[in-house]
Amino acid sequence: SEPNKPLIALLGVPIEIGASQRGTLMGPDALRTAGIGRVLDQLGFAVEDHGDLEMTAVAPSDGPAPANAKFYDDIKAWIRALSEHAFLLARSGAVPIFMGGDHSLSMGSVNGVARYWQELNRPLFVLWLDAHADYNTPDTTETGNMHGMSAAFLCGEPGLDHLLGDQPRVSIGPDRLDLFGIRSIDPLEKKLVGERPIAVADMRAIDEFGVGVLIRRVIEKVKAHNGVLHVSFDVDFLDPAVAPGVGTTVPGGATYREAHLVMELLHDCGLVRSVDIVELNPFLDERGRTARVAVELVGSLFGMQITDRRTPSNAVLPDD
Ligand code: Z70
Ligand code: MN
Ligand code: MN
Ligand code: MN
Repeated sequence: SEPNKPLIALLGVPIEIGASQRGTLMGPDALRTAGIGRVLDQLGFAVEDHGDLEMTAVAPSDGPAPANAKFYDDIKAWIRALSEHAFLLARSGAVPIFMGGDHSLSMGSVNGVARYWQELNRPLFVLWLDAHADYNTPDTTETGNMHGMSAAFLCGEPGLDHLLGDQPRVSIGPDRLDLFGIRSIDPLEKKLVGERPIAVADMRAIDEFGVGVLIRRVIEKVKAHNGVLHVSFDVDFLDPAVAPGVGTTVPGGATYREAHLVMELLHDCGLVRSVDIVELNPFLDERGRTARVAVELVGSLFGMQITDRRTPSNAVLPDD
């Protein structure tokens, strides 16, 4: 790889036990088959594929697993390994893309990159593109599925307190989380989100104001704090008509065009330093459609444009 090209590090995280449906373990390979590396290479990045994180040993038991957290001991082993790996990838100067895998992996990916940015005194903000809030704790969950708990864990909510073991735990703080695209939330989860200073752009807000206005608001906040941004992209953010290859399809999601605009605006802001792509379930996909859309969106996030003329950043069309 040429030294002057910006570096992107791909890491597969084939975890599926955080979700109720099996199959997300095939996500990393489907993204590779859909050409994620090739697209980024063509955009001028040096792309390093670090392969898939391998989970050989279960972490030693360090006390009783919390109730209502399915496969806690196995997920704990994944998260500890991933947090360390994510920290090292961020420190290498690469932009890491974590290819899931179910959304429980973000407990490790985000914690690891947050550790790195904390050392540099740059606050890390997290944009959670998702149909779901993923803000359950073992006390509020109705399913016990840990992919529904990752955002809450990252904001320091109690109940999974020993998950990281000896790894430093970095709370990103609920005021640095943006839930974007949500349209499915459990009753106790809704109450908890309501009690926290979390910014929420639900589908109603998106319908009323449009993704352009709402994403710019996120970007302005990050800029105002001299922060950097992690994008945690759950493919069920997209409408199931666009992205059928997910375990839980929730109608009324982001359209193809809305999702591309989100990614284009995020590219233009220049603040995205790490990305998760999660919940792609190739077993449920239709002829690779969802994997292909996910890769196209990654293209937009990293600079693919229709023309090289930038839309004015204030979105006001110039006078003619
Ligand atoms: C529900 C739970 C969920 C998918 C996240 C759903 C969580 N709130 N489902 N992503 N596909 O089980 O906690
Ligand atoms: Mn593989
Ligand atoms: Mn999710
Ligand atoms: Mn989801």
